[in-house]
Formats: sequence, C-alpha cells, structure tokens
Amino acid sequence: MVKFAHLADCHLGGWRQEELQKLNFRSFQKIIERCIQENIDFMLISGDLFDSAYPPIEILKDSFSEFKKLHDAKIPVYLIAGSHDFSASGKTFLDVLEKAGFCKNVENWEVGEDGRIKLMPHMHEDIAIYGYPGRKSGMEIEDLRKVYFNEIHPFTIFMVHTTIKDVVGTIPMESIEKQKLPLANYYAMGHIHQRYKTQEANSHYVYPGPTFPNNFQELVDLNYGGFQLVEIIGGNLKTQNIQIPLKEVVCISIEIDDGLTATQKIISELDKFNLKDKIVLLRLKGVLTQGKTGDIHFNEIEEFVRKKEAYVFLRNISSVQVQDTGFETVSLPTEDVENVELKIIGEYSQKNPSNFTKHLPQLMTALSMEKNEDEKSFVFEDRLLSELKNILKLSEVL
Ligand SMILES: [Mn+2]
Repeated sequence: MVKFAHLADCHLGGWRQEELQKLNFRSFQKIIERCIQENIDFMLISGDLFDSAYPPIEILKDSFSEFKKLHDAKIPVYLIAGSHDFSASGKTFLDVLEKAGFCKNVENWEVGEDGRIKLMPHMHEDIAIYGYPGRKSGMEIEDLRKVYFNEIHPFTIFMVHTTIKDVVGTIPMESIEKQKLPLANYYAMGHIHQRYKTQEANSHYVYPGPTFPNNFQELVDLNYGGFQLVEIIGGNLKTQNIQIPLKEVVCISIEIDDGLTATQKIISELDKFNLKDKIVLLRLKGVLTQGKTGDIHFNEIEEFVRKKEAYVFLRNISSVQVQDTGFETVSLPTEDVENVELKIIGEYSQKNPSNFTKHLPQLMTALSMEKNEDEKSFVFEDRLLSELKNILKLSEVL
C-alpha cells in the first residue's frame, strides 16, 4: 500500500490581516503534523505554495521549519509552481527550498521541433510523477494541449496547476477539457480553490481546495482549509478530503437602505450573535435611498465586534448601491452599458457645457482598469497615471 497527501494553494503569506495570516499558517502546520502522524510515503503540492514568488522572510523562516519536519520524518515532497509562485524570470523561492533538499520540483520537459512538449517523470519507486507548472492568467492552457508523457508506467500521477472545464460550469474562464490531458491515474490539481473530485474510468481528478481559505468569499464557501489523503491499495485508489477546523466562521448578511441609520441597525443585528473567538464576516447589501456608505461608522462597528471578542472581523459592502447619484434617473430601453453611458454623458454635457466632458468616456474606461494579479501597487499606479495623463494631454505638464 502507498499513502500520499495532496495539497494545493497554500498561499503562505497571503492574508493582509495578521490574525488570518496566522490561521493560514497554522492550518498548513496542522496538515504537516497530520501527514507525519499518518506516516505518508510522500507529499504533493500542486502549486501556489507561496502567495508570491518572493515571500516575506518571516514566512520563509516558518515554512522552512515545517519542511524540515517532513525532511526529518523522511517524507519526500514533490511540487510544481503555481500561478502565484511562478515568476516570468524563472526564479522563485521554490528553488531555494529545493536546493536546501526539502523538496523536488517535478517540472521536467523538452519542447520538440513540432512544438509538442514531452514531459519526463520523477520516479517515486514505481510511481511516475509528472508535473507542469501554472502560469499567470491561464497562460499554461495552450501549452497543456501540446503536452505528452514520454513513457507508460503502472501508476502515473500528473501534477498540474490549471482549470479543467468540469469545474468552471458557466463562468467564462479559460479552461481545458480533462480528456485533452495525457492519461494518468491521479491528476493532482491545484489553482481552483474548491474541493472537487471526479473519476473517469481509472483516472481520478482531484482539487483538494486551498489549505486555508484565501479571501472573504472562500471563508464563506469553504469555512476551513484542508488536503487530500490518498491510498493506493492494489489497483484501487481511495481518496479522502480532510478538513482542518480552526476557528468557526460566522457570516452575517444585513440589508440596509439608509446610510444614516445603518450603523445602529448593524450593531443591533450583530448583537444577536455569539461572536466570541469567531471569524466574523459582515456582508451588507441593499440600495441606499438616504445617505451613502461613507455615513456608516465602521470604526464604531469594529469597536463593538471587538468588545464581543471576535477573533477577526471582515466586511464586504460591494453589494450596496446608492440610489441618489446626483443625476436624474433616466429610463432607457435595455441596451449595452456603453451606449447607455454615452447617452447619459451626452445629456449631461448639454446641460453642463465644459471642455472636460469630452474626456469622460475615455476616463471611465481608464479608471475601470484593474490591478493585475501580483502587480506591484506602484507599477499599477504608474500605468494608471500615464493613461490618465495621455487622455487629459497632461504629459507635458506633469
Ligand atoms: Mn491558488
């Protein structure tokens, strides 16, 4: 019998809030502990071990000491880079971990003259472990269509950090049909932060989910982190998702319509719950007919939640809309958003003639630009500012 653990998406160093960063690491630590207890033969980490290619020193120190425990227990760790710990330069801290002898990166391929990508396995006894890394924004998908294995083995594992079509459903997202991947017995997948498992003939496709939720919504959906424990017994495969409960998550949704009285309403709603030592998630929704979100005293709410001894408090107000925008409400037939915007801007410009209004459509496009995954804030600011300067023809002035 062979027993192994399959982890993915640890995102060590990922949370900004100290309390959650601690839990994120604690969860990873508990998983290592459990794996040593289970006496596994090896561990797989399918990408995004670290939240960035250059994690903070504190995170590295703590991570190395966990990897040392595995090393001392003689448990080999096989891994691939994910979309987060991938770097275009090819240099990441995964290399440092590997050089220290704490893991083996199993990415190993050759590109043929025909452009096809031949993967070579790392052998763990008679188990062949192949790996292909993730890339930024699903760029690995095109390559994965060209990938093949160099030889056939009695048991094959393919570690891959990507999205298969089965998990995305109707969401418009780059994905690959699982049948397009070369044939393996166990697909140790990462990237999609869901617990997902499917089987087709002798092939098992598994996303273990992150080792700890990585954002507000994942805390709501998953509550806890976890990993997959897999046993190969004879020709059969037994897999089990093991979750690591740390702190209870309580998600409270409140509908508000008045920014001026919302603070009191929220506090009296929160007062109905036992928040002690819990991860408290507050989601506000509704249309404000009076006041704005800026009128809500979040510091008062936070103070209240602290008194109720919550472990940590997060809020999400993205579903709150403000009705009164200062513009008159125009009713238009359903058209695409851009046309509606142009009409409104046109009407506004007629009533408020100014040289500035002609820039509005371009400004709106530029300001809806988003920060790229892993882009440094100052790089994004530069990009945004130069865009705005160009539109306003300020380049010479500033
Ligand atoms: Mn991830």
